Order: sequence, then C-alpha cells, then structure tokens
Amino acid sequence: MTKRRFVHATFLFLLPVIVAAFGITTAGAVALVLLTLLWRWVISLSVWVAPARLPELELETISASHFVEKVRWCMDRLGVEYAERPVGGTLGAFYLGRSVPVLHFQTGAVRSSIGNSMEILRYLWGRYDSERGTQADFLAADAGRLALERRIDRCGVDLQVWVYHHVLDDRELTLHAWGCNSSRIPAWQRQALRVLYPLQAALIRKAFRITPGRHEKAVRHIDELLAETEEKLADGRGSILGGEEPNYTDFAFAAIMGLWLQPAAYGGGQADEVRIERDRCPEPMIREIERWEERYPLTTSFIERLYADWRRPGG
Ligand SMILES: N[C@@H](CCC(=O)N[C@@H](CS)C(=O)NCC(=O)O)C(=O)O
Repeated sequence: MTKRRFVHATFLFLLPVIVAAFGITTAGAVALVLLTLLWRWVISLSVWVAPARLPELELETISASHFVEKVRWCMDRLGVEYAERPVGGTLGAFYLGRSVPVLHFQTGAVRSSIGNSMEILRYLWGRYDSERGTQADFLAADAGRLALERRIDRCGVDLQVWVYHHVLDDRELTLHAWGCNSSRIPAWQRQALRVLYPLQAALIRKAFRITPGRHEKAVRHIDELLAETEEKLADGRGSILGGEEPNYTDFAFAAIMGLWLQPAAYGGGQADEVRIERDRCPEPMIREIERWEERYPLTTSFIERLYADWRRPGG
C-alpha cells in the first residue's frame, strides 16, 4: 500500500471516532463521508498525475523465509536491480492474508504484483529471457523441472512444520527469527510481534497443525526428497536433474533446504540479522540436523557448494 493510501485508510477508520468525539451532526457526517470519497478519488487520479516514486522492482519479504530465499537467489543470479522490503514474520499471513515473497513491479503506468515463488520465477523468466539472453537460461522451466520444483515447495511446507515444531516453545528464538531483533524491520512491527506472540504462536500451531504426528510426517517427507537427491548426486552431476550447470531448481532446492543447514551465505546478506546459529537451536532440532548431514553427505555438500560457488550477495 502506498503512503497516500495508507493515510487515507487510517483516516477512514478514525472517521466514526471523529464524528462521535466532536458530536458532529448527521449532515456534517455525510459531508465528511463525501469529502473522504473525494480524497480517495484524488488519490486515484494522482497515480496518473504524480505517480508515487517506488523502486522498479521490489521484493516484499520475511528475511528468514526459505521461499523468499528461493526467489531472492534467482533475482541475484539474474543480476536485476531490486529493493527488498522485509516485514515481520507472520503479520502478513494473519492480518493481510498474503504470503511472501511478493514481487511488486511497474507495468506501464500501473503497479502490479505477484505472490507465490513459483509464479514469480515464471514471470522473471518470461520477462528477462528476451532482455538478458543466456543470463536468464537457468530460469527456463520444462515439465521435469516444474515437477521437481513442486516437490521442493511441498518440502518447504514440511520444513515450516519442522522448524515451528522445534522453536515455537522458545519465544525469544522465534521472535528473533521473525525479525524482532532486526533493525531492518519497522519498530512498530517488532513491538506488535512481541505483544501478539501468544496469539501468533497459537495461529501458527493451528494453521500448520503442529503436532508430534505432523512433525514425524514432515520429517519423513524431507527424508524422502533428501534420499532421492542423494541417489541422483552419486554420479557426480552438477545439477539434480542431470548435467553440469545448476539451474533454478537447484537453487530452489538449496534455498529450501538451507533453512535447516543454514550455509554461511544463506540470504545473500539479507538474513544475517535473523540468523539462528546452530548452538542456539533446541537439542532435538540439532540432533535432526546432524542426522540429515550424516545420512546425506553428498546432498549436504551439494547445498554447501552451491552456496559457496553460486550465491554471491546481490549477484
Ligand atoms: N507457496 C508459497 C509459500 C510461501 C510461504 O509459505 N511463505 C511464508 C514464509 S516462509 C509466509 O509468507 N508466511 C507468512 C508470514 O509469516 O507472514 C510460495 O511459494 O511463495
């Protein structure tokens, strides 16, 4: 929402309070409503006359999110200039009904946006394939890549269950991951998260059905994908689906699995303030991470190698 629309929306909510507080008559209240409508109309017209100055490409994020990291990595790889706008974890989901990442961009005279990492990557490919030539080749999608991407994304949801199962009882740890200690998150959001924590945690438990049974199922799914990948990587290939050069499915895989492995370059510099070091994790969580590392050494080093060789901050 642009600043001018935010100010208008805030005034709209305050209107009944103003009418009550100042004892405004019915005729006065009607006049105020008409003026507020006129104000909204002027805002609509201002899009043409004085468009808000916004970055050409803007990625709305939660700094720690692995779905964000998937898109962020591809945008960095593509070499496009964009601004990242991080928000506090869970606020968007439960108060605005949207997930992140969301990509906002200029389309002609108007502002457009896309949510859902899969669709964002298709947009980037469609737009930059012709503009940037071979630089965008890694984003090319086909049936095999789309099927793998879907599996990776499903595993992304399992990892959400996994991470919340482990951290939700540790208020400070969860708030840290949501951005409460990050200078990049607006202060009011950090404060709101601290106050709302019990509600947010309860909503998360409900939304993801965080139970020991669901956690077990999530771990089983994660193991399945890791085991399959381990088998594929045994022939020394450079990309999960075969070939030497990694493509977007490899970056997506590393980004999503990066949530548990936390390679040093996770986030490309954008998630450093929300990082959870391993020794700060609960014991059972560390045990599961170590089990994955031991059982899937090829996959672990594949993710680490992709991060070391292909994940330069901003490029
Ligand atoms: N299918 C979506 C999933 C995105 C998703 O689940 N994002 C989480 C963060 S990892 C989110 O938006 N959570 C809501 C919130 O914390 O406000 C995608 O691929 O973008």
